[in-house]
Amino acid sequence: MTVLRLVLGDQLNRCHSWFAENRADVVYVFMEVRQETDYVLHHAQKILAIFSAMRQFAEELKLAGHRVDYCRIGDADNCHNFPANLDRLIAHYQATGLQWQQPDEWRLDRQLYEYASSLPIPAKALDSEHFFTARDEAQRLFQGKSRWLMESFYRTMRVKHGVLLEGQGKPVGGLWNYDAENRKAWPGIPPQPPDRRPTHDCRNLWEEIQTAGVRSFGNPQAGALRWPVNRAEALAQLNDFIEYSLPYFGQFQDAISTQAPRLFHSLLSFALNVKLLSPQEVVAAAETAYRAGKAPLAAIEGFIRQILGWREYVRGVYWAKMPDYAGSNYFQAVRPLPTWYWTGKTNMRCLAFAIGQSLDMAYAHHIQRLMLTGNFALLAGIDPQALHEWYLGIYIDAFEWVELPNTLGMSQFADGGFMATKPYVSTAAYIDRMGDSCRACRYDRKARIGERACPFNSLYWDFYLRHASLLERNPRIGMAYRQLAKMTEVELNGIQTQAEYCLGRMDEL
Ligand code: FAD
Ligand code: DLZ
Repeated sequence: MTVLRLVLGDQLNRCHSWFAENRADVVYVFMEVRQETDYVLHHAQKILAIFSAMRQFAEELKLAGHRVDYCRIGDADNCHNFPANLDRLIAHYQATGLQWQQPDEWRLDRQLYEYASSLPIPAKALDSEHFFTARDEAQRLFQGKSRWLMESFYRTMRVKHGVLLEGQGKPVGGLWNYDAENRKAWPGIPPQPPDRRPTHDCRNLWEEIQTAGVRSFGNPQAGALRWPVNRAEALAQLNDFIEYSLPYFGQFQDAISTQAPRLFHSLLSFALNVKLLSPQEVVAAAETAYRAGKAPLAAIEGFIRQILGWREYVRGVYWAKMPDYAGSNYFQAVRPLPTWYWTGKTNMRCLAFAIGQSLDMAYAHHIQRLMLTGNFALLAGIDPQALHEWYLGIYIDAFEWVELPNTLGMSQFADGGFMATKPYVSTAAYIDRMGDSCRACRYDRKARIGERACPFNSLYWDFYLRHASLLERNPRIGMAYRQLAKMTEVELNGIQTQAEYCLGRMDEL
């Protein structure tokens, strides 16, 4: 009697109840498969980090006395998809049952259910025991609402899970949200926190991946991969964040700097998304830091909101709206992604830095994703599906359940405002206020028209003109349309001509 338990590459949760007891009748199976490496073009570091973490996790299980069958990318009998590999293993072990943890991605969820329903042996999916919320919890909470406000979801979660509360369900400090204190540009002081992440030599693994013919992009950093790939490293990264970055996280949460790729962000998303860390322990660590007086409330509340609020909320949106959500395209945007999204070679200094850093580190912080690459794509009318594939491939933490709502909903307004109350777009003025890239840029941040005018400026106004029928009644955008109404015909024509000029030579910008 053997039961196979499938563990996916983003299900490395050592605290899952599966692993609480050693069972001689259970074999844990892991598979490095082309089905997963190739469904989108991935950054090399993402493949390296996931495979390294999977291999270490499987070794830890073996050391703890569990039975493990690990299928490597280069193994001769690897069929490179889950169903065919499972067929092979079921036959090999004469398995009497199959179990898996609910995948976080709709595509895989469907594939495994369909596969299981064709099996002659009992097969079932279990909870991954990771999130604060159930897949359908947000949907139940927002029943009948046409717009889902993250803030109300977040407050409900604070109360339900007793986080940062005092008295009878009241927020500590009297406010639920300290965002107003969290919008400073970074003056260079305090200095960036130390980066004490481990360095992994993954050159052998990289060779295996290449020999197997897996395509990828970005700098592999195979000799010195900097992502935590086991629980001990992930916990160390969490402790470092609490100690050195959390006190400044809030103030500089929206800042952008060419000198500091991460600023005071945690770099915890990879460890969280492959389940090396649980969101509960990360939130608890931040709250403990608050009670110990280690960081200001605005910083701690801002950080907790990202995890207990945004992270759980986007997962709720994903499961409520898939599969149709993936095809959202409110503005009917169809332009291809400019070639420099793959190289970083653009004269727009802000984008050259954000994309260059992403290619180098497989990481960009939230404001770089939202207000640089996302902002430009929305203004330029880039096909949201092409952009979604780019985000899904390039970032170390990108898994569809979290990436898709962030890209289509939050960043591209492709769902027509289901998630965001207004499109996240800006001119160069915002980028200049929050960052340091504009002053040495080839483009003039203040000019709207002319060869040296920053493309963000004309594209911003042209975006609102192009989509007036869809946006002008939105009360949160009234100011933009009032400003447009004050412009002369000559000014408006000039903006539109300049925008057409930029859009016509996008690859050369
Ligand atoms: P911090 O700024 O330190 O935040 C702490 C944690 O909060 C993160 O690790 C993450 O788990 C969570 N978090 C913060 N913001 C969000 C958010 N908007 N949605 C969900 N969780 C959040 N995040 C991903 O984890 N995977 C993605 O594929 C992803 N794609 C994105 C695409 C776009 C277009 C945008 C605008 C945002 C995306 N995000 C994604 C959200 C956010 O940018 C990243 O979570 C964050 O940059 C990760 O870096 P960090 O760990 O240093 O985060
Ligand atoms: C992202 C990824 C990659 C690149 N490779 C694998 C793999 O070979 N085997 C595996 O089990 N998981 C991999 N993953 C993670 C899956 O894509 C992830 O489990 C799904 O996207 C569900 O979130």
